[in-house]
Amino acid sequence: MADMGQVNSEHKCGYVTILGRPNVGKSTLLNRLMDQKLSIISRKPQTTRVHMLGIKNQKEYQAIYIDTPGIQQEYDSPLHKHMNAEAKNSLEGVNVILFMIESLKWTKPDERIFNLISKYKQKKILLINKIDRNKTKSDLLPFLKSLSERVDGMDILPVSAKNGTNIDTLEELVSAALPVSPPLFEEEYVTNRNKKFFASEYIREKLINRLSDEIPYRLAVTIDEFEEETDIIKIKATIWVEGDGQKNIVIGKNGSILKTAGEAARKDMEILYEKKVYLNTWVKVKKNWTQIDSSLELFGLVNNDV
Ligand SMILES: Nc1nc2c(ncn2[C@@H]2O[C@H](COP(=O)(O)OP(=O)(O)O)[C@@H](O)[C@H]2O)c(=O)[nH]1
Ligand SMILES: [Mg+2]
Repeated sequence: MADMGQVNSEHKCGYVTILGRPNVGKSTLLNRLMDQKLSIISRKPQTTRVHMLGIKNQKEYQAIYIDTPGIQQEYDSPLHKHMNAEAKNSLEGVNVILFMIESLKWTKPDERIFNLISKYKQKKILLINKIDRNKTKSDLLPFLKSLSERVDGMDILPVSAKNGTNIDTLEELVSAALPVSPPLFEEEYVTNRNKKFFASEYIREKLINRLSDEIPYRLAVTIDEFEEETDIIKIKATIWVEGDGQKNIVIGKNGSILKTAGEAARKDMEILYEKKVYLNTWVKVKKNWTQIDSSLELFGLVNNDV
């Protein structure tokens, strides 16, 4: 519990969920808001699998942002059902809903998420992301007009999560909407995830970025050993795939993919942990794991808050 004695009576605190279809830029926004890399990002949809908290402590408020997996309906495996549930569950009990779309696009999946959140009474802000891609400012005006008719009553804010445009305005809107409350997390907490979690996510990110489209969905990473010493952390990780073909692809010619991905992940870990990292990776096959409910638990995809 936070020390109530130090909290002023006007202090605000609450949960803010970031929802949207895959690939609109939710994880990029979380990292931007937190000024650090918490969520992994890729050009491929469905990179984020479990929700991630980013706890932002300001003088007057504490905002607890929730990055969610994108809500999608194309796939129907236990893994995808779980990812949708992670996103939908985040709606219960939050104070602010950030609904993110991409500039100049309003797609069927956007419409479905809009219909879902319409049932909730909390403060909602529609974020139009990636405005850095617009050629001119006037491109946005007709789009803004049609949206304001469609999403009656929501604040609408064009942003660029990547460049930081209008993020300060977003934070003002968020803090204004938070209820008066003491902080729910002590100040040193920045996230709900532990060091081990980041090790596995960084490895997954570096592999996703080096592999063609289908395989990333078939990958899971477990951390089998995490030994922290004074100036080094020794990590043993297993990369799980669904078949031998995938195993060969992940390893790459002469081990090239596994080697460069491991190197890149290790460098990111050293920045995060501020220590040297020794990383050892193995690739193993677990047939059709995305289709098997019990694998989700094995791979830390359920009940994984720390
Ligand atoms: N141009 C541009 N690209 C962005 C912006 N925000 C995110 N992206 C890119 O969009 C892709 C998906 O981003 P990510 O944050 O993983 O999306 P998520 O699936 O919604 O979490 C990545 O390639 C990002 O670099 C933005 O404001 N502008
Ligand atoms: Mg994401």
